[in-house]
Amino acid sequence: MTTDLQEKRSEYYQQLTEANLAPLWTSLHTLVPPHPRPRIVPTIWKYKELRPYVMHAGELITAKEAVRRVLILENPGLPAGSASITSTLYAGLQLILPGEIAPSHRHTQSALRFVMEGHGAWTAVNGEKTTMSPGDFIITPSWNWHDHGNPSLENGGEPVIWLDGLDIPLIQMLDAGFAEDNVQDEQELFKQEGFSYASFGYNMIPVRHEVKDPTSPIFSYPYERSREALYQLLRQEAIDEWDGVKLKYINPTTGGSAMPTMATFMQLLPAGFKGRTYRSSDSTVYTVVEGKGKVKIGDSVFEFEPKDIFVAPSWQPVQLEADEETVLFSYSDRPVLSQLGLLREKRD
Ligand code: GTQ
Repeated sequence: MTTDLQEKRSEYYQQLTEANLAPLWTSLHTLVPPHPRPRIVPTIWKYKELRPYVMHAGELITAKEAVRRVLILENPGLPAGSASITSTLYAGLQLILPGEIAPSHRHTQSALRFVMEGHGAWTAVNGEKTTMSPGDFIITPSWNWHDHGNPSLENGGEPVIWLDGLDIPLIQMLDAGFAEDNVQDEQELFKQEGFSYASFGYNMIPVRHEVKDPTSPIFSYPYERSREALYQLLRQEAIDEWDGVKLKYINPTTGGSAMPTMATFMQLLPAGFKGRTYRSSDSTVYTVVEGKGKVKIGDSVFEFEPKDIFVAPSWQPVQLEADEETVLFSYSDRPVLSQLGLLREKRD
């Protein structure tokens, strides 16, 4: 190309920028890539390293002042401050100390809690409390009031830490975020603990129940039951060569994922498992519930142990290995991709 033409083009591009225009031809292949090219990168956060930061927050700010005392896991592939672990998903570690309450509010973002450590804390949703134990998966559906609390030290309270998974970046991209603070710190309770589970948790639903909400009415899925299911299946069934034994949490009223924007899974890998390689167009956040092993994501290899958190970007090859019997919890943006006809998977 002549320098003359080069200069004319660059002058022209400058004029375009000033007119709020841009040429497609300089970015076509980035905008319409042959396959996903995520900006996020495979990353692991070692719980051993995270925990001291989380506990330190407990000395510097109360849950009440913070409203939510959370450290956000930020993907290093995105600019600092992006508050995103993937392009669509958020992850944070929330700490509630004995005697504290994280005040009631509601927002359009859907949230999941996966309990990492500590017993006895509770989350209240839609007039009902649920007590949280390690390994439990708990939902706070879009636009439902929710508050969290922890019994006082005298009542046996201990620090409780859980993983928050939210669709914050997705809702931000859609400019669909609304939020409100409640007038009281603790919402009014009008159901006994266990009501939702009794209504929807036993493969039965109230006879005239009308499905009006895409989110599961079971807002707590206890670890005991998920673990038991995986244990039974591992001993009775040929395991999947890619996933081990992997189950998806469902909304029993629709059969779909428990939340409309995020799917959640629990899987069991037997000791010595060497999984085959898969890739998928959903981006997935994993946390280790039990066991030890190794995961290969793209060009990265991470050793994992309990409570570590790692992230697999869209379309990067993933391969799981377990040294000991291993349980993984994971969440992804799969239902969104699936609804839009964009879910692709490849199992090598
Ligand atoms: O517990 O409601 O990690 O609103 C981020 C935003 C937790 C919560 C987060 C939230 C919450």
